[in-house]
Amino acid sequence: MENSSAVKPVVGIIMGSQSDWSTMGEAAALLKQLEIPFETKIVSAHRTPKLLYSYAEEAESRGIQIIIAGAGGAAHLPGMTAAMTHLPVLGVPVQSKALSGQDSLLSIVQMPAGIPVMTLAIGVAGAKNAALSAASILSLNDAGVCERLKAFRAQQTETVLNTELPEA
Ligand code: RP5
Repeated sequence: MENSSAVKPVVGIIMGSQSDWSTMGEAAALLKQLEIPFETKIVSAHRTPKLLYSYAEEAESRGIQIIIAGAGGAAHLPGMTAAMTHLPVLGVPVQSKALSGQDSLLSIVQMPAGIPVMTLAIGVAGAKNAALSAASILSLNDAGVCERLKAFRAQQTETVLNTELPEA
């Protein structure tokens, strides 16, 4: 299990395959930027189901507060994780080759009432927004994260306001 720092991780980023890392790494990069301790791990609902069970069941007792789960295709990882923990689960539909992530999105978003997965956009935008959503949730009880999140957003606004378009 990859751990971002010596500090105990509060966010767990899990993904169905190594091939998801190019997307899910964007969530990790943003958490790092916001100084939120996280861990990363490949956990496959289909290829390592027993690991999925133990990860979901033990996450809370290890200090994890939020789980970001990314998967593509028949993307059962976020939903099955949510089925086994009451922790907030943020689902990222990874853009699949065959169906461009429409399959991932529908697999993740259509949860039955009672077991929610907060589902983000397909691909990198979803991964980045999952990290920012995790920061928003943590900022309710963490003044430091709150300040860094507000600073990130202010900087983003500043960048857009200062962006000039090229001559037509
Ligand atoms: C899913 O199947 C993974 O989340 C990944 O997006 C997709 C394809 O996995 P690989 O065949 O690239 O390992 O479980």
